[in-house]
Amino acid sequence: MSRIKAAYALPLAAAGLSACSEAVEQERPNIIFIMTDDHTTQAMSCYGGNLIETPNMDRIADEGMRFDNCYATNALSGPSRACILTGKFSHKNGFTDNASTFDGSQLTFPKVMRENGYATGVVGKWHLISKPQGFDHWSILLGQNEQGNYFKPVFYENGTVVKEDGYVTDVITDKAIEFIDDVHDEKPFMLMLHHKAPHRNWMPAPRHLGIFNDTVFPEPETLFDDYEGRGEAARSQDMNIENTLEDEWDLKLLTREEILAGNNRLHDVYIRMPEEVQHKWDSVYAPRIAEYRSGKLQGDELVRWKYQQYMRDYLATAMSVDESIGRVMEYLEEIGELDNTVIVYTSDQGFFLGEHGWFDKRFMYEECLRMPFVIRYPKMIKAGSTSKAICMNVDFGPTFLDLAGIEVPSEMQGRSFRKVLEKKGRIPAGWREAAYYHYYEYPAEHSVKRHYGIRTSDCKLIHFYNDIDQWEMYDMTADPQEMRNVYDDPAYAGKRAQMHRILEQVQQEYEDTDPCEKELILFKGDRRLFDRGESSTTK
Ligand code: SGN
Ligand code: CA
Repeated sequence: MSRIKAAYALPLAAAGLSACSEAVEQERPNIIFIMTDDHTTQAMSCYGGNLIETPNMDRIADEGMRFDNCYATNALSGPSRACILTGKFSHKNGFTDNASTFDGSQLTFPKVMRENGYATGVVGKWHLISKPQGFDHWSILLGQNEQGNYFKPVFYENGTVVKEDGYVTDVITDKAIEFIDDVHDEKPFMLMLHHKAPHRNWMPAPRHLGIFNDTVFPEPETLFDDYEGRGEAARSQDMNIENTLEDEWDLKLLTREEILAGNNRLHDVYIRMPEEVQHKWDSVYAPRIAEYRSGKLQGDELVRWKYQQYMRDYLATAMSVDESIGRVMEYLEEIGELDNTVIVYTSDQGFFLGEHGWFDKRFMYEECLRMPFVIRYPKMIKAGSTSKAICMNVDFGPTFLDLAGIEVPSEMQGRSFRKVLEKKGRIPAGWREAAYYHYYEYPAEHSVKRHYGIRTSDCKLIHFYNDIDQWEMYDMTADPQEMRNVYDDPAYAGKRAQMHRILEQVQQEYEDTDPCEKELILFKGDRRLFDRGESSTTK
């Protein structure tokens, strides 16, 4: 089925028309905005990653465009999501860290799309604490600090608590397909399909349990980084494979009997699995536990071993997300909507897969600053194209609005990159030269100090400003792994002055002119969210 949905008068500004042109009629595409939690470009074959094959993500890139310089503005779940919804940086939307509560009365891109005739929906991870606003349908994860559970996930669905059986990625995918099925005949739709996977503690779908047990993954060159040539922030983090990964939670080094005895973090997530899956789990992890307990692993060998176990679980968990994309695309094809739909795949931020000896994110270093971003819409985008345009998560909302022919509200700080899509990835004249970043969640889990900075096409400037007052600068061409801070290198004095000028301009433009002064909402541990007084139903 191919049809033009409710052709309408396109606002002149959005259509790029001069004032005397006739308003045009334009097809309004559906938009499916697929986002995962903590997936990263190193784990996508279309980005040249050598860890796993991601055929469905690759298909979006092969039949669409891959962005190579798309950056998070605050590499943490809640903050990234708030930036995306509002098109504004954290200091403007107020959601600076995961202990914040989103002010849902703000202007968001789904609200604008809904007002302009789109059916809007969100299914999966939300993580913004307050109830979603601006959606015709919402079904968001509850539990585990509102990150959701891998098995038997619980949803807060249009105001009601709904308990589901099954594996979280599959359940979210079912819900996404149901939403599309409900609305696609009536209106163009915008669906946010937001997965929990592959977030920590990396629990694969039953069908993927153990699939990498015999695989040895290549190690990143910087696995044994000693942080020489960097500042205090890299040294004082608590997110390293050697010491931070928890034996029980992350490495799953407990037998069934030990888990069931209780008093351990695995207990609650293990008992959510059906018994046959528990048995599969037991057989998959038994050799790992035996190897660990043999006492033969020490020092660097132990770090290497932990890295391998981390990769096995993380990558197996990511497989379900790739399959989910495949299912959604297949369904769209079936109902004749595939080519009428803008399909985006991204993640709330990147992630460390052993680089610098780390897991997690938060730092402005490349592996987690960079977001994957692939997009397919054959009516506009040349198949197999790539772009080096510097984009940020605050641009997503403006871009979706622009693709829908809706004028972008002037208060949004992000910019539409529609022209990049139309022009085969070329960087438009007057495009920005730097991405801006500001991370706030400290003191908190993983001990990453607050910092802000800019990333240009060839350089990065970072200021860690609390506890310590240290600047770092990296030559991204000569040193893409960010191993040598050149901030005080006289050879870079000119570059340093130039980067400071750009930083100042960018902070003026985005109105983050007092970056070190912001009152912070410190992480206070577990919080029970939402109004739980509502009736609960079990499906
Ligand atoms: C949990 C994880 C952290 C992770 C945060 C935020 N700990 O607290 O490792 O950084 O979520 O992640 S865990 O022990 O509970 O697994 S975010 O992607 O949602 O921002
Ligand atoms: Ca995340």
